[in-house]
Amino acid sequence: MFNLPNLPYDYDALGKYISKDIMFLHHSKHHQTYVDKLNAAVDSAPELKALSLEELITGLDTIPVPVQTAVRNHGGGHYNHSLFWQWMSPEGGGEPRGELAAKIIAEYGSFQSFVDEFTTKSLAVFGSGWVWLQPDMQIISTANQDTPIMQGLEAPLLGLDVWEHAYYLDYKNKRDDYVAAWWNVVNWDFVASRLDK
Ligand code: MN3
Repeated sequence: MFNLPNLPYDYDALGKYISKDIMFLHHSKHHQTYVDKLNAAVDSAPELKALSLEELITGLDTIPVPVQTAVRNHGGGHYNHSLFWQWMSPEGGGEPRGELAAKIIAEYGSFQSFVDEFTTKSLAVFGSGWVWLQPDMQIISTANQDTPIMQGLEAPLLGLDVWEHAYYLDYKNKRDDYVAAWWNVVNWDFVASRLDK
C-alpha cells in the first residue's frame, strides 16, 4: 500500500506564491487520487505487491498490460508529487550555493541564464507535464506524469509541475506568472542534497 506523504509545511505556508487553496487541492485531492489509483492497480495485479514505487515505474515493460497505463500515470504521479512538495519551502527562493551553484554556472554561464532556460522550457510544454533539472545539468521535459527515471535517466535534481491544476486557481491561464512566482519558493537545500547522492 502506498500512502500520501505529509506536506513538510502547512497548506498556507507558501503564501502569496502558491495559495492554500491550490496546495490543499493539489496535495489532498490530486496527489491522493494518484496514490489511490496506484494502489488499485497494484491490488489488481498481486505480483506487483512486492515492488517498490521506483521498481514499478522503471520496469513498465514488465508490468501486466491491463495495469501498465495506470502504473505509469499514477505511479509517476505519486513519485513526482512526493518530490515536488519537498522542492518547495516557505524558506525557499534565492540562489543555490556551493557545488550546485558552480555546476549550474559552468553549464549556463549564470544562475539567471539557467532560470531563463528552465522557464522557457516550462512555457514550451504543450498540455500537461513536468520540467526537470537533471544531474548532468540538462533541462528536459516530460509529458503527463512521466518522469526521467521511467526513461532510463537519472533521478532529477529539481522538477516543476506545469499541469494546470498546479496553478489555475491562482494564475488562471498565465503559466508564466506561476513559473515566475515558483522560483521564490524553490528549496535549493533539498536540490543540493540530491546532487550529493
Ligand atoms: Mn500536479
